[in-house]
Amino acid sequence: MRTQVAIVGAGPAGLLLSHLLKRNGIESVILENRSRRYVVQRVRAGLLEQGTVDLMTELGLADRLHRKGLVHEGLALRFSGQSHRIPLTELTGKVVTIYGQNEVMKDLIDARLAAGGEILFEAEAKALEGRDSKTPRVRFRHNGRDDELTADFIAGCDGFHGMCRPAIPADALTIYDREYPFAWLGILSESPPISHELIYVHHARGFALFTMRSPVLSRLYLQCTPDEDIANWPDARIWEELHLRLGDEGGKLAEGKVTQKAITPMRSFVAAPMRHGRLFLAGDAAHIVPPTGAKGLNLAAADVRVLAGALVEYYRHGRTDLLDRYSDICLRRVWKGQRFSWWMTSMLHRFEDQLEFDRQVQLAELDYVTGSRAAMTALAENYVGLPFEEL
Ligand code: RFL
Ligand code: PHB
Repeated sequence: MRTQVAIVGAGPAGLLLSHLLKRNGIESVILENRSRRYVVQRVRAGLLEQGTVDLMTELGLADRLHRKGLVHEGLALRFSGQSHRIPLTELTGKVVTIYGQNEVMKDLIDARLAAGGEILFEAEAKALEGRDSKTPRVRFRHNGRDDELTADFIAGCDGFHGMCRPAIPADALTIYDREYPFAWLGILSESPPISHELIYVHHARGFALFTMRSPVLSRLYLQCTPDEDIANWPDARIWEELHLRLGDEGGKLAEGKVTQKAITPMRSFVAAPMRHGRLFLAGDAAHIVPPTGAKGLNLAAADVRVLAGALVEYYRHGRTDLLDRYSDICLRRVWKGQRFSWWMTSMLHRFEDQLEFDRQVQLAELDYVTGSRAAMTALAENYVGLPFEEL
């Protein structure tokens, strides 16, 4: 098989890239090792920055998103038993939208296939060859057969556990890695949201987050230990902990049927540069953030926006300078996303070996952030998404 851009991974990064390329007349083929059903059912992110929504709108992929997405103009930070609203829109003029990543995936896949795009599901990329040549190749296995996809470029959009980043020689990459001593236990509950806006909670027992997916579906997260056995968290214990941390004395939080339960470890990770020869890494394949800042999917979208722009200039005008700057352009935004996610995480979580002094500093920081318009604005402009870099 031959195409112009071989894309490994049908996550948000790979799918958005294929749409951006198609719009500019550039062909691509996506290899995805999971089934279509698995990919559209995976429960993950939920919060889209305005720039990500705008990108999907420009691509004509946002009809359902505009109909079903929940537009938010603020969020709450809760600590010492009190909630404090950050008026995101008043401070920045922008909104954020709650729309499940699985819904984004469904919209991107349906539209890509309807337009005749090629996505090979259950096609596992096994090896990359000729990365430094003009005809790089992906060897993959599909329907029990070994096959090869030859392209001008390879986009490694295969997530944190993919094979593209490890295919780069270790001495060509610098890895920045930080693991946190806690994880998030996340549930989906068939219960109406207790508040129209998200609530991020700093509590002596640990962090909690109240968010949602629809008017009848709540999404809730609790800080837990990274090696936690999910069997130790029967629903009753989860609800008890949620009522406590959310300060839900009046019992507003309805205990709905729990339809999904999973533990996510927390990590900050960057691999630089995001390019090796004709292989370009994008999204979680190159960097991950703890979910406290809701940046992962949004950073993936920002990467492929830059990559598509650079590839379009290459095919239209033979320009290679943007491809050469791809990694630097992306990493500027990535590091700001890292800083913000690390900061939100550090301010809101309970650290096991924390001194009482450290806890008082966290509370002072929360008090400052919710009391100073300047500090609130700094949080808000990062949360709704910093402006995209001009290419
Ligand atoms: P993905 O989504 O992991 O997609 C990679 C795809 O590559 C496939 N793959 C392969 N295919 C072929 N051959 C191989 N050898 C392959 N190896 C892997 C995989 O099957 C997969 O389909 O990466 P991508 O596209 O970079 O997208 C990144 C986002 O998915 C991720 O950053 C977000 O989910 C992170 N995240 C959040 N991001 C936000 O922007 N806002 C949020 O509110 C938010 N909340 C979250 C989150 C992630 C969470 N978890 C579970 C990690 C909340 C949680 C709990
Ligand atoms: C979500 O809705 O799943 C969500 C929202 C905000 C975050 C993380 C997750 O910071």
